[in-house]
Amino acid sequence: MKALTKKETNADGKRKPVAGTKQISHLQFSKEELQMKKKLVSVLLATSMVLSLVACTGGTEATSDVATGTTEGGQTTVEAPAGDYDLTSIKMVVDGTLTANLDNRQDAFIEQWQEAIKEETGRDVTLNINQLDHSGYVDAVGRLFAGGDYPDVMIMPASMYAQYSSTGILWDMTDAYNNAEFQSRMEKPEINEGLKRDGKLYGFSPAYGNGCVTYVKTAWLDAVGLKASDIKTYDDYYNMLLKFTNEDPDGNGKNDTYGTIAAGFMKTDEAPYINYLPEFWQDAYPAIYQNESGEWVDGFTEDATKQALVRLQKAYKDGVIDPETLTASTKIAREKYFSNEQSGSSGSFAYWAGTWYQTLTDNLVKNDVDTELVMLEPIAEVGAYINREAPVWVIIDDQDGDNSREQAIFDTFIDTMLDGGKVQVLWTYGAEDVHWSTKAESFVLNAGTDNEKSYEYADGEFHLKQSPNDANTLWKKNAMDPALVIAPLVGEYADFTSTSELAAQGNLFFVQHCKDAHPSPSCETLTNESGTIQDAQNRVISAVIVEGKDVDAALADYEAEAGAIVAQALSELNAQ
Ligand SMILES: [Ca+2]
Ligand SMILES: [Ca+2]
Repeated sequence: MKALTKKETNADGKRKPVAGTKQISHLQFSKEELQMKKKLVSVLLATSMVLSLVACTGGTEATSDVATGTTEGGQTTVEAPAGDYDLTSIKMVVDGTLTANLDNRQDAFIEQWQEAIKEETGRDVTLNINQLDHSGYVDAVGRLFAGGDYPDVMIMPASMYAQYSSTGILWDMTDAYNNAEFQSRMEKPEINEGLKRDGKLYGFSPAYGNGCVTYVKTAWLDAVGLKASDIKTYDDYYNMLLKFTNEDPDGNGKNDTYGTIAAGFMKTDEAPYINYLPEFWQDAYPAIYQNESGEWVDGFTEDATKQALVRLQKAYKDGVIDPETLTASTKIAREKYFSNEQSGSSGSFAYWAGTWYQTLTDNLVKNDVDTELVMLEPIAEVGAYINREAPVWVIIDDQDGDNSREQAIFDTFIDTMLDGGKVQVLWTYGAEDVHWSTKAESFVLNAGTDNEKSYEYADGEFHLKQSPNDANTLWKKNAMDPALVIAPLVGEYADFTSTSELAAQGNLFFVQHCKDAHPSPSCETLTNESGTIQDAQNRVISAVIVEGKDVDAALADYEAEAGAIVAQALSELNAQ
C-alpha cells in the first residue's frame, strides 16, 4: 500500500497484489477486531494517504495535506534551490525522550532554540512541539497519521523506524546526512550507517541506543540476608525474588511485597521487546530476527521463548512478579518501585542504565525510602544486557517530488542538533539559566533531611540546576545523553560535562555488560501487518502467564492467527 514504485509492478506494468490488500476486509470486522487491528489500520491509512498524495500531486499544484510553509498557498517551490526554502515553522512530535517537557520549562527550551537557530541559520522558525505519552507512543503516532495529522519531524523508536522506512512517508535524507556540517566532528559514523536501508538513510540518530540493567534495593537484600554479588544464576535470582515476596523485606510485618515489576511481560511493539525482564527471557528473542546463519526466523515460536514463557508463568503463579506487570506503563512501574509506600513495591527492577540510575535513586531519596540501589551483573543465563538500536529522528516527505522543504528542515532541525555548540547544548542539557548555568550560585537539596546536599558553583563553572518541577532534585539532561552522543561538544562548550556520579557509573557498567540488539526487520508485510502479529503475541503472553494456559496450546493459537502473515514476512525478508 505504499507509494507505487518499480519494485511493486510486474513486467507488464500492472500493480502486483501486495500484502495488506486483503486487509481492506478488516472494515467488515467487529468493533473488537477493529480495535485489535488498530495499529495495522493506522499504518494502512497512513500509507494509503501517501498513495493518494502521490496520485493527486502533479504539475505545479501543491495539494499535499502534509505540506507546510509556503506550499500552502498553492504555489510550489519546485524551482527553488535547496537553502532558499522559506521555512517558517517546524511541527515536531516526540515521546518522553525530551526531558524538557511542559512541567519542566519546555517554553524556555523552545525560546532559546528559536534564538539559537536564528543566529546560526538566519531562519526565523517557530518550533511547535507535540509531546505524546511515552508508553503509548507507537499507537498515538498511528492515530495521528490515520487522522492525516503529519508532523514535519518526529522521533521514532527503532522498530517503528523499521516499520515505516519502506513506506515512502519518510524523507530519504542520505545526501543531506552525507553533506551535513556535523560530519567533520563525527566520532561514531557506524551508528547511522547501521540505520541505512538498501543504502538509504530515512532516520537520523544523534546518539547510540543504551539499554536496561537490573537494579536491586540494597536494604531489601540486607533484610533477607543476601548480597548482590551472590546472585550469579537464574536460581539465585529466583531465590532472591521469593525472599523479597515472602520474607517481608520492607519490615512492616506483612508479606505484601513482590520480587519484581516491569512495564509489560514483553513490550511487543518496541524492540528489543524483552529488556524489562531480562532474567526471565534469557537467550530467547521472541520476535522476527536474523539468526547466526543469516536466516530470518520467528523467535516467538522457538523453544527458548517457550521456556521463558514457562518461567514467567511459574513466577506469576508464585506471586513473585507484581501482577500489574501485565498492564503497567513505564511510569507506573517505576513509581511503584520508588514509592514512599513500599508495601506493594518490588525489590528488583530492570530499567534504563546511566542517567536513570541517578533518577531512580533521587526519587527514592525524595520519597524518604532507603536509597541505595545496586546494579546486578547479568546472571549466567543472560550473559549480557541488550543495547537497543537507537531511536531516530525522521522528516516526513510531503510527496511533492521537491526536496527543498525537507532539506530546509534537515538543515534547520537535524544538522544543528550536533552543532557542537549552542543548539547541541540545548538538546543535551536544556535551556541556559533554567536547566543549567555557568553563573555563580549555591543551593541545597532536601534541606533538613538525612539526604540534605549542598551545591556551590563559582562564576563560569558549568553546572546543572534544580529541576524546574522539583527543587529537591538536580536536573540531569534533556533529549540527548552526553555519554551516548556521536559527536562531541566543542570550543567553549567542550567542558560542559554532566556531574552525576551515579549516571557515569551506570553508563560504564552498561558498556561493560552489554551486547547489541538484533536489528529490526523491515519488509512490506511487517509494515502493513505487524499489528496483527503483536496482538497475537499479546494474547499468548496473557493466556500463558496470567491465565496459566499450556504454552503449546497458546502457540498453536498464535500460529492460527498470525502464522500465515509471519510466513509471508519471513519469505520476503529471506528474499532480500
Ligand atoms: Ca512487608
Ligand atoms: Ca517536498
